[in-house]
Amino acid sequence: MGLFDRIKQGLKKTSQVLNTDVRDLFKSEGRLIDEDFLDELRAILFKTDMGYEPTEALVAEVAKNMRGRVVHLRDVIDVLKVKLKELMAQDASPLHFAESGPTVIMVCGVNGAGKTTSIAKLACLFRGQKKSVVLGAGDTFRAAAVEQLGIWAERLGIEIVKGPEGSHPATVAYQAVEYAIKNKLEVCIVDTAGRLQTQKNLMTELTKIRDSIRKQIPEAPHEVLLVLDATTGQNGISQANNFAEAAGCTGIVLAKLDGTAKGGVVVAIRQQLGLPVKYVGVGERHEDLVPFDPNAFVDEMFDDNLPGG
Ligand SMILES: Nc1nc2c(ncn2[C@@H]2O[C@H](COP(=O)(O)OP(=O)(O)OP(=O)(O)O)[C@@H](O)[C@H]2O)c(=O)[nH]1
Ligand SMILES: [Mg+2]
Repeated sequence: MGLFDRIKQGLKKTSQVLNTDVRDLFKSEGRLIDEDFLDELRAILFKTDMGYEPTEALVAEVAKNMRGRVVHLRDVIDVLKVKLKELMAQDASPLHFAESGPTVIMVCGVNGAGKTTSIAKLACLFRGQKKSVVLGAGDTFRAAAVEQLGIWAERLGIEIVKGPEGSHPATVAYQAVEYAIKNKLEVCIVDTAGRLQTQKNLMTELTKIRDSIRKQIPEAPHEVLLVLDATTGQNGISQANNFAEAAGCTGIVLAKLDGTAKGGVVVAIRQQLGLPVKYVGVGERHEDLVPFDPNAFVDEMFDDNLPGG
């Protein structure tokens, strides 16, 4: 499956809502853009969970360009697309790799967000780029978590560093980085246990994990990725600030986009957080991760097979 098909797959539920509902606003002869139309459009956009301000900005844009005119569906969609791309714009943000020595990527987020799966997906992506990878099983909270990462490592043929049972996550992170340095591996990805942004001691633990990585490579971790679960919609956003503060997050992986019609949450994330979205998860398999590109994302939100109107 190509990149665009995979984004399409991830956005299927969102684009279904958007397209069916927006199309229903129109008859084949077009429609007058009046207050009723704008109200109905507002309600549809809001359903994708993009949030109040982006919704208003989009409605205002349509009003500015088209109020009082009879227009076709395609014309409205074109206006929405341009504005959405503007709202979601971010600097191209590929991952930042170390100039020499291993690149360390730390992954954090709330329980069940999709961290471990996203790590397997990233590892798979790097392997495809012929980069050598080691995983650090830093979720020492549950034995099953270490096992889960171990299964992925075995399946993908990637090395893994596990600590003895009950070891501190900062120790495992340290050992994983040490292993990467000793064995001249290019990427070390450190898993962490899920935690709530309100659990102070666990948030401090993230800082400790990061500090123990820095003891070996002062500029590491080169990336700290916060995994957000797209199915929780805007609730995810409130988590981000605490994580960013404790772990120094550098970017977001939005997992489970395929499981929700709330794909508009990316707009809210881009509007409310200073962090770039680096990848989106579009399924449970190891190949279901795509680099985030706002333009491709917006194009796939709106189905291109819409009747011309
Ligand atoms: N559909 C779908 N499912 C996903 C995606 N990413 C993760 N999952 C599923 O979400 C569930 C939780 O994923 P994990 O990777 O274990 O989440 P985690 O954040 O590591 O969880 P904890 O370690 O328990 O905090 C699993 O059943 C995954 O298969 C995705 O992009 N799409
Ligand atoms: Mg996990």
